[in-house]
Amino acid sequence: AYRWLEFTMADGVATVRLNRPETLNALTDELLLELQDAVKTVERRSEARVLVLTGQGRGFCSGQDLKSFGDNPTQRDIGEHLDRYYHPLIERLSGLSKPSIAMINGVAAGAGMSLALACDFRIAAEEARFSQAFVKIGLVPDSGSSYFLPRLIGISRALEMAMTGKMIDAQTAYAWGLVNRVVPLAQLADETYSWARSLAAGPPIALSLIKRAMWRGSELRLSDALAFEKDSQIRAARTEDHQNAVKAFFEKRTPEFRGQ
Ligand code: T3D
Repeated sequence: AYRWLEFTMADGVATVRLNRPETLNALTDELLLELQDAVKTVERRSEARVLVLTGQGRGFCSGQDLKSFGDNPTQRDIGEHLDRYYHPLIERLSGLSKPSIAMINGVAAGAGMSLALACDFRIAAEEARFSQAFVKIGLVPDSGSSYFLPRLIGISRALEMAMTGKMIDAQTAYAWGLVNRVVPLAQLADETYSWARSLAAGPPIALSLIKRAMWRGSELRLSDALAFEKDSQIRAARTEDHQNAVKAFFEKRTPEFRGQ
């Protein structure tokens, strides 16, 4: 059982809900370790086919808990802190072999925004806001923001957000390609879970291969990307899920994907 987050599972969808609403879910060391553990659990448990990451209360996540900086922040070993608390989390989340959705219920700032960026999809409530808040306290984007943000919205807008720290609203985030959908808060959970359940009904092995190939593809030369695609396709084609789905197509029924 976790203290600073809620972990629930239903219909193949694991939900991780940050639960420090009074600070808009600011990240403490304890919470970050619990998050690492929760993502590891989602990776390990075969009945978890999709991850939904969200926040309790009016915020998604306000980033590093600034109270834990103490009286003399310059004395902290921030490199060690990033290595131990943030980097394993971001690598596990981004490297998760299953689809992940950030269900962004409210403000996402600093490393809280980085968490949303490390997911595969982002669905935002109309009330959601986004800030690369680091610069406002004289820091630089961390926890993967410098990697994910320019890839999602282009270098110019990424620099604008990173250098100004300005808050952008959900509609702007949608126009910039930062989020996949914007919905009224009242519909956020319904929209997210209907999407999550349809991903959970998809072919798990193919989904995992797709995720890796898309990220690899953006870093490879065409000939290498074609070779990587081929290897993935060979693995996908060998699955029972593939054989059964082709059969289901001709029998005009919906295939049931089992991850085999
Ligand atoms: O350590 C390392 O390894 C380095 C890692 C750094 C990564 C980072 O994430 S650096 C960036 C840290 N985050 C921030 O700088 C954002 C700080 N928060 C804000 O700027 C604002 O709270 C928001 C823009 C996110 C939201 O504003 P608003 O007006 O909606 O809410 P609020 O009134 O500011 O916040 C509500 C409460 O949450 C408030 O407490 P109170 O007054 O009700 O007792 C506020 O202090 C608290 N809170 C918000 N963010 C944090 C926080 N408490 C601790 N840490 C926070 N990050």
